[in-house]
Amino acid sequence: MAFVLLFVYAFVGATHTKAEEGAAAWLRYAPLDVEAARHYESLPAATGLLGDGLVLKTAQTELVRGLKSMLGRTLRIGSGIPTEEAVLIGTLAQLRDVAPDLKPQQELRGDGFWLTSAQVHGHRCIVILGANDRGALYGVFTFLSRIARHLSVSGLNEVQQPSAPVRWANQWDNLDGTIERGYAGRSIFFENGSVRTDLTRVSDYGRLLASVGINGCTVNNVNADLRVLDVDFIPQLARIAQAFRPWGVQLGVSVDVSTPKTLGGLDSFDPLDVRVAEWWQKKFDELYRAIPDFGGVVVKADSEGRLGPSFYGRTPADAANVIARSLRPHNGIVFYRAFVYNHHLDWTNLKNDRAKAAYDIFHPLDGKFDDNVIVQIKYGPIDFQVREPASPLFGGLQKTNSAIELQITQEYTGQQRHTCFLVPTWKQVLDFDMRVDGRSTPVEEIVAGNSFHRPIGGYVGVVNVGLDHNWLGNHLALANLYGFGRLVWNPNLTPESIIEEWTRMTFDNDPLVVRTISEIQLASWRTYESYTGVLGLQTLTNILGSHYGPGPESQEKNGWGQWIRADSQGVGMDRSIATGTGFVGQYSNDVQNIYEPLASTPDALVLFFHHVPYTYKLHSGKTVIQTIYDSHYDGVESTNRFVAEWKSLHGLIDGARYQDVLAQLTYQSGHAVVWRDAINDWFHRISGIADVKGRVGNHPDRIEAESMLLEGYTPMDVNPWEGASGGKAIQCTDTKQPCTVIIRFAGSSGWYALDIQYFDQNNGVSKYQVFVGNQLVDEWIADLHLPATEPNGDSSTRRHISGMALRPGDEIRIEGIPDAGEFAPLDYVEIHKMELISPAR
Ligand code: GCW
Repeated sequence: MAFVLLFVYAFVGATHTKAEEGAAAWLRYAPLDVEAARHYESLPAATGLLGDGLVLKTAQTELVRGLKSMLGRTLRIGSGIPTEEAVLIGTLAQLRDVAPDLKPQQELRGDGFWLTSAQVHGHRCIVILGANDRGALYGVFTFLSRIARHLSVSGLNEVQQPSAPVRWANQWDNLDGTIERGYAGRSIFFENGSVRTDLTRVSDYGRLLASVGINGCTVNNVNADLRVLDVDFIPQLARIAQAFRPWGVQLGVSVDVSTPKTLGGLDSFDPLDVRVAEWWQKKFDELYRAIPDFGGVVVKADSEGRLGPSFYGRTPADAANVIARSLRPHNGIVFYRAFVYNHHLDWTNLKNDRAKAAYDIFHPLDGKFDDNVIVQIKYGPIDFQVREPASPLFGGLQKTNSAIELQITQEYTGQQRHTCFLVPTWKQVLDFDMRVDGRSTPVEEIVAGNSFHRPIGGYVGVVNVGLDHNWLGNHLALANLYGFGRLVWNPNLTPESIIEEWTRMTFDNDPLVVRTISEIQLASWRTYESYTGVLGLQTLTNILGSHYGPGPESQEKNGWGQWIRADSQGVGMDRSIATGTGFVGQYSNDVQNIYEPLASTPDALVLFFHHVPYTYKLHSGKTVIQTIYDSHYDGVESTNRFVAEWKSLHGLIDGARYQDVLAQLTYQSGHAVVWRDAINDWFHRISGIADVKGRVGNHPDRIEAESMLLEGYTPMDVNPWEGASGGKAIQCTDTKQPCTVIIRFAGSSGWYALDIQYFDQNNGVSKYQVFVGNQLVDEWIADLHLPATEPNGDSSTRRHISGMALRPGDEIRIEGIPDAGEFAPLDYVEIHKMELISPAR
């Protein structure tokens, strides 16, 4: 019976009819087909454990689980000296007792591991050895990953070492269960001010993190709630630590520097006040009694309205050190964020520059931070934009530990509704050579501690997984979490190899699947950039609100300092030393030589560093303005290709995930048009320069809703205007009855596709119905929960209806049924002639 069941399961897995929700992510351990499984026939039937640590036990359980799922074999579990052929798991120190002569060619450090085959006490064994227990767990995950990717595991002799000791995740979860900049549901940690009762997802998350070598996680928002250190809360945190512990993931929390006063009842939080120091010491002694392996804290201070040491005229070093000294006896660390800047900058002063803030504040403090402090630096000088140069602060701290902060949650890169695989951009930043003192000092070597001989340092990724089944709300977005772990483990890996690994494990080993998904992912960041922020303009989103849809105007004329300085003549921030803000001067001479002269600045960052006329010719030979126009059109084309490429995978991956991703990519291709038109229209208006290809502002297939025959609908101005075609939409504010628009089709007979641009707000679920004559041809509801309560560039959404037979004179009628605050708004309809090649899926 068991055999039959197993067989059925394998069969079902192989034909991809099993519905998958994505919860298993890349740890699906899909059953291998008979052919692929044959390569593993000679695997031992047993596994032995050389030690008895908690994490080691996890490693063995994981090995058994993975092999059972992939090969349908349950290994016999044992421990101590092997008495039969076995997969041995342990640490190097433990192996020494059993097989003193067996040693890797290289020394094992940190969380490193060694996979090898050897005779141990006369038995042929596969040996998975860690420098510590965690390393052994990572070795098991690597071993299983090889099988999942159908790679050989015989004759292995492989040593892997992490590039840096610190590889942490940050979550921005609030204690009420919401997540700041989280796009995948509510918190897996908190609900209603407390830690959740059921922490199953936390332990599953720990497993995902461990599988890619992430060894620490702070769980609450850097905009920290003071209660996190409350005496009642600490035992709750201890439960989270317990869920992470088997996976070797250390718990951390974000703390607010004002806690000694606001929670502790002191009359001050001055870091130099001895009572404040004592308060922190007592607090952390208490915390470590509950969580002896607590990892450390992250601090956001003097930033975006939060209190900080400047309140007492003290420095970030003073604030970091007082906390660090109370953690030191327990081996804890402080991550002090360099994201400190004035968000009330005077925009009229052309010398002001937010990009300079981190270096200006932290560079003078180099050498003043204790050894268990890490300055945590966002990868670029602004804020997780689609493209930025590497922060000059990496080169500005030589006597201070540093870590690079990357963002997996796609705050400025499409919020997981747009596919944007970020490993290529991270890789560029990590590989960037800061050329400190004229020698090679790439960012990855600096944060690893190698360039300046620092004891600790590394990587932090802001993840923000939520309760959604697939963790990040979009199956393809999980590649960013996987990729973060893999890249920071080994920055020499290429985006191509990372995405290939991920695709094989997450979807399938079929070459077409691997090639297609890899291509989409590898093209996705440049595609997203091409319609949201080319030439170093940063993401031209609404920075005052959602950070999602287009909102170029919001960059300008306010205190936030994300200015692009666009006027009728030109665009870009002059950050040069000679005529600009002087930001370029924060880099080493060699890097200044790249960014100071306009002529040597790469096109991709030219407007980040220089203000140029729209007619300035780039290295590509094209003008700035035409590059802006063209790249937005290219970007949309590319998103259309993603949809077509994805469709080629029909039947090759499970139906549920196929449909989910198809819907997401289809939505993205519609929203890319919203972006394209908004940004192009905006630059067209401000520059007054026409698109040489005549596309911008000219849409022959488009019929504006406000120009249609309206029954009940009324026109409205959309704000900002570029969020709707022609700056206007229509709404059905009479909520008692549906409203209608009518189009009389004037083209020739044939097959057509209709693109209906409507607005999907989050304050109602409107319904739309489309009729040709009296025939209902399509209907849908607007419930995508986009981040907007108004019709605008955030909520603008496309409904694509293909394969419509139309004849001249046909009446196309759209009926909108409003709901609550959402008045079934519409922007326009496009009617495109189409070639019918195959039925639309
Ligand atoms: O980009 C900004 C985000 C804030 C965030 C802040 C930070 C947690 O918009 O939501 O706050 O960065 O990194 O501190």
